[in-house]
Amino acid sequence: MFKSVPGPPAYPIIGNILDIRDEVPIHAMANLADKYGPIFKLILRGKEVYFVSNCQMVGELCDETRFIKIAPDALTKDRPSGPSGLFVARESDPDWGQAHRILMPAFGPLAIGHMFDEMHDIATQLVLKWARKGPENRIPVTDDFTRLTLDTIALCAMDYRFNSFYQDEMHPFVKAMTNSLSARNGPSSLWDVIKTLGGGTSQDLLNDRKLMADVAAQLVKFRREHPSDKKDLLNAMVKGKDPRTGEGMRDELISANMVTFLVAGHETTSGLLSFAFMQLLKNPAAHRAAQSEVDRVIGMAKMRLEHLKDLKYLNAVLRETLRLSPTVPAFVRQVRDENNENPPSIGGYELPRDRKVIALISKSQQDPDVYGDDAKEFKPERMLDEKFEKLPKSAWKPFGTGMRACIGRPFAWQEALLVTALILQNFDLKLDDPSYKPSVKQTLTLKPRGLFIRATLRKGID
Ligand code: MNH
Repeated sequence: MFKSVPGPPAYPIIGNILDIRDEVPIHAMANLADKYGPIFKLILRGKEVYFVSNCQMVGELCDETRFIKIAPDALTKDRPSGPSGLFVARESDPDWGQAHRILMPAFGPLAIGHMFDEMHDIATQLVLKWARKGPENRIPVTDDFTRLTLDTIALCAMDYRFNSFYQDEMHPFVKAMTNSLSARNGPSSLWDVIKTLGGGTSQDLLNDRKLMADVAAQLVKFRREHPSDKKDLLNAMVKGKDPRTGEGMRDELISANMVTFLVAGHETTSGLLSFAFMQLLKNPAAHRAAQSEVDRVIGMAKMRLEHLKDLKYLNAVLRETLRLSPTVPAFVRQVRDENNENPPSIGGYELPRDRKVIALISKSQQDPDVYGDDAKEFKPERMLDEKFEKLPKSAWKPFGTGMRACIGRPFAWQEALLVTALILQNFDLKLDDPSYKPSVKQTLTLKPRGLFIRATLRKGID
């Protein structure tokens, strides 16, 4: 028979909200998993929410015949009217299917390969900035990577230059996006907790979202009026026809997806790059191995697309980084209506049909049953192709899973490899504060907190 799902005692009205009241709520959830085991439940906003955190149960949750994706509340609550972008749309929404079919080829490895030169252009701006500011400059790693990833997605997706490296004031779109993301931070103060219970939305948040939608709509309009042959995501949407229906996407849906790419496409990759350098600077042997691979494969040459596939160790560094610091640390599922298990269950525990189940991958990706006693250590060697391919499928899920997996993965991967290699090729790096203790900041995604480095231009390779 079924076991009952454990969890901390809940208060009337506020339920368990205080149990996840932490500067980094995902850490509070991991601590609850340590205490209550690989499945536990909390009462949040009056409803039970289930959390699973070992590979076996996350693996079950990835079964698309039994479970369906639910977008996180933080993204779906209080949205202005209008169509949903890929990330938040429900599977049953025809807009999801249409955009998915039209955009999949545009995000394929071949199409992304064509974006190499533009990615390289923006990466060079970062290298020039670090070089000009010199070896005594304290580099705010995450800020600069955010400038880089935002400029890269805007240029590659829709031929627009934010030029973030050339201004201190961020573009109004960027400000609006940053504000609306931080407004969705987990509750941190008691006042925030109370506001969450009230369920109110500020006018500021609605205004910020409107500004983002307007900027995107103007870019779509501009492209309609000034057609080009550029192979970018905007043209894929403006010109593409759904192979199933022969129909094209309407402008409102194109704009909604433009906003989605700008938001989903930059914080996540910026976090990946920041954590990768944090790990390299905390693990000198891995840093040396990565840099000597870059010297061997690229040397002093100008980097080309063909180099990237030979950067095997760097590839493993990025995989290991996302294993220990998945910048999207969780995803949400629910029992599918078509699932006829009676009652539905996971890992021998009964699951109510209408309740959310959260896969805590920041925890399951450190499952000692799969990764051993050194699961918490940074060891890129375990992520080299031969070993990576032998891992259970559910052991590494930083890009989600199945048909709702990240459509931007090849984009993010190419960008992250290129940038990591270009930086290692050009600079010797060190921590600004050698005693820096890794620490995390959670907005919608995870990033290192307070990471500063220094970069000295390499004289040449000996
Ligand atoms: Mn991305 C979905 C992580 C880069 C656009 N992304 C997802 C999901 C995860 C994820 C996890 C699935 C969430 C869920 O199941 O609810 N994404 C990442 C990470 C990086 C990333 C860790 C970088 C590192 N993502 C990108 C980039 C883009 C992008 C770059 C766009 C240019 N992601 C998306 C979109 C979806 C998605 C769009 C939704 C896909 C769908 O459901 O159809």
